Amino acid sequence: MLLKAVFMALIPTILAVDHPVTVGENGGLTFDPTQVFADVNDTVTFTFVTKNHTATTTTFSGAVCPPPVGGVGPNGWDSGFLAVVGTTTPQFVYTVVDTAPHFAACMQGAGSHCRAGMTFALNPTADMTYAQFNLNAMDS
Ligand SMILES: *[C@@H]1O[C@H](CO)[C@@H](O)[C@H](O)[C@H]1NC(C)=O
Ligand SMILES: *[C@@H]1O[C@H](CO)[C@@H](O)[C@H](O)[C@H]1NC(C)=O
Ligand SMILES: [Cu+2]
Repeated sequence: MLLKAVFMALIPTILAVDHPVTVGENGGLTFDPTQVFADVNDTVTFTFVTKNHTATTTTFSGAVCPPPVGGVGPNGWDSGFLAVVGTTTPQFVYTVVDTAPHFAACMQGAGSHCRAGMTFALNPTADMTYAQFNLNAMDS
């Protein structure tokens, strides 16, 4: 029983996983991968590898682009503008606090990157898919 209690206490720490996302690979207006499925306490690490972008939560539909400063919540996020200067590749780490779907995009260019499909989904669902969100962004 004691061993089981110790083991159960360790499980959350053991299972927390980091999900890496590359932003702006090869100079493109992209998040790679475009979607991540994560558990509470996992992290999503956005690494910005070219230009000057943000990872910011927004609405699934409607006025998707540009995402607002601070991001759309609850439990949203906003990396702020992160520019690659010289060889630095800035990172933004988001710790997952719920399993609800979250939709994010880049706010650069007054929404032009977002409308070009620079979009990302955390825990999308069958009703709220990444593909539909990306269409909504391009139409907004
Ligand atoms: C998340 O971490 C908190 C604080 O360490 C812990 O209390 C909670 O049980 C964890 N939740 C999950 C689902 O792992
Ligand atoms: C990044 O873009 C923002 C918004 O266009 C701008 O305010 C900021 O100066 C840029 N940063 C760099 C280092 O170019
Ligand atoms: Cu961008």
